[in-house]
Amino acid sequence: MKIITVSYRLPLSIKTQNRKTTITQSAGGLATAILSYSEKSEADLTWVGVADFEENTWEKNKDSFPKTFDVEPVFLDKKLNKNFYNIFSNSVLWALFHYFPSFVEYNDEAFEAYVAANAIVAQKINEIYEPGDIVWIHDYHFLGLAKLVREYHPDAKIGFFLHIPFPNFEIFRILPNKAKRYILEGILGANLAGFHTWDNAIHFTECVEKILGLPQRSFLFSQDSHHTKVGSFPISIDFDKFYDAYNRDNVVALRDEINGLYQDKKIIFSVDRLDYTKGINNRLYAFERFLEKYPEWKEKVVFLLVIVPSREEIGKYGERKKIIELNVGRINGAMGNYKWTPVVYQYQAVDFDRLIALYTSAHVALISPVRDGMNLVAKEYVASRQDKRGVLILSSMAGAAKELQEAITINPFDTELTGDKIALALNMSEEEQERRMERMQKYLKKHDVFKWATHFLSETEAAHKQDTNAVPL
Ligand code: ADQ
Repeated sequence: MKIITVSYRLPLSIKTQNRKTTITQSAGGLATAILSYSEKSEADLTWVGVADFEENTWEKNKDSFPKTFDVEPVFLDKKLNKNFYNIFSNSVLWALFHYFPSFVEYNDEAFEAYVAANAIVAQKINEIYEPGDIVWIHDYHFLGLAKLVREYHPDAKIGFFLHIPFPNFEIFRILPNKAKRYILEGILGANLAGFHTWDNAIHFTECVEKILGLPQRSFLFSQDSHHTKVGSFPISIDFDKFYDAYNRDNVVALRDEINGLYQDKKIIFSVDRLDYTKGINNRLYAFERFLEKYPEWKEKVVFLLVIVPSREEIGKYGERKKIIELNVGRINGAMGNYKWTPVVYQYQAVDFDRLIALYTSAHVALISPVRDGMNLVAKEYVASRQDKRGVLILSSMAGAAKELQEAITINPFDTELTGDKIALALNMSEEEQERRMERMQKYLKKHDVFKWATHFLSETEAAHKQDTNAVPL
C-alpha cells in the first residue's frame, strides 16, 4: 500500500553548482508530516506534482534525489500550464475563493486548460495506482481530480483537502455553470473533502445542495454507493521544530544582532508572501494611524515588514507591490526623521534561522489578512516563543483565529481599532503575555501538523469504508 500525494508544487528543489546538479527534498511542513505518517504506517509515499524544471534535467539527475519517497513529476506544455496555473488557478479560483470577485479574469480557454491539466494528472496517477493505495489530493489546482481518479478506479480511497477558503454560495455562483458543476462534482469524487474550518465546510455543502440539488445528511453526500464525508481539518505546523529553534547558536546570534540594532525600540513584525489577500496595505494604514493617534510611540517602535516575492508574473501582484512601496515611502517620509525609520521593509525571502530570530525578537506580530484559509505565520510566531513573550495580533478573517483564542483579534478593514490594538499589545504586561502564549502553545503542541496528517488520512480510510458498507439514503 502507498500514499499518493498530489500537489501543484513538488517538495523538492534543484540546484546546480560547479556544473553538478543535485535534487534535494524541501522540508516544508506538509512534506515532513506526510513523510512521517508514511514511515509510521509503513506505507510508501509517492508525490505527484507539476514540474517547474525541464524533463531532461529530471531524467539526468533524478538519481541524486534522496530515496525517502518517490517523485512523479508531470511535465505540462508551457501554454497549457500558463492557462491552467496562472490564469484559471491563480487569477480565477484564488481571487474568487478569497472574495475578490472583481479580480477574477475568467476565460473559457483557461477553464479548458484547467480541465485538461487535471486530466493529465489523473492519467499519471492511473499509471502508478495500485489497489489499496490512498490518494491525497491537495488544493485548488486539482478540484476536478478526485472524480477523474474515481472514474479510473471506482474503489479508490481518495481524500481531498483545500488549503484556501471555500467561498459562500453568492460568491461561488459567479463562476459559469460548467465550471461550478465541474468543481463540485470533482470534489465529490473523494471519500473525504476537508477544509480548514467548519464555515468553509458549510459553504461547500450549501453550494452542493443548491447547485447540484444533492441533499446532505450530517455532512455526508451520497451518490449511488459512493459517499463523500465533509469535515473541518485545521492544518498546523511542526510545533517542536519552531519551539526548539529558540536556542540554536545561529538563531541566538541573529536575535542578538536584531535586538542590538533596535535596543531602545519595540519591534512589530510581519512576514507574508506578496499577496492581496494578506492585507499588507491595511496593516500599513493601521500602523500609520497608530503613530498619529499615539505620538508618544514615535521613535520608540519599528515595524519590520518582510515580504517574500510571489506570483510576480500576475498583474494584480505587481500592482499591489507598487502600492505597498508607495505606502512604506509615504509613512517613512511623513513620520520618520534622520534618526528613525518607522517601517523597515524587505522584499526577499528569509531563511529559517533568520525567520525564528525575527519571530523571537518581535514584541508584536501583526498579521492582518483580509481573507486566509489558515495562516501558518500566526502559528509559527506563537510556537517559536519559548520565552513566552510577545503578543499576536491576528485578523479574524484568518482560519487560525478560530483556534488561537488568546490572540488579540482585529478586523483588518477597521484601521482605527487596529491602531488601538497595536497600542494595547505594546503595553501588555509580561504576565499577560506569558498567560496567553502558554495557552496557545499548549493548544499548538497538541494539534501539530503530524496529528493533522494522521487524522486526515485515518478519516479518509474510515470514510472509504462507508462506500463498501453502503446504506443507501
Ligand atoms: P500561504 O498563503 O502561503 O499558504 P501561510 O499559511 O501563511 O500562507 O504560509 C506561508 C509560509 O511561508 C509560512 O510557513 C511562512 O513561514 C513562510 N513565509 C512567508 N513569508 C516568508 C518570507 N518572507 N520568507 C520566508 N518564509 C516566508 C496557503 C493558504 C494558507 C494556509 C496554507 C497551508 O493561503 O491560508 O495556511 O496554505 O494550508
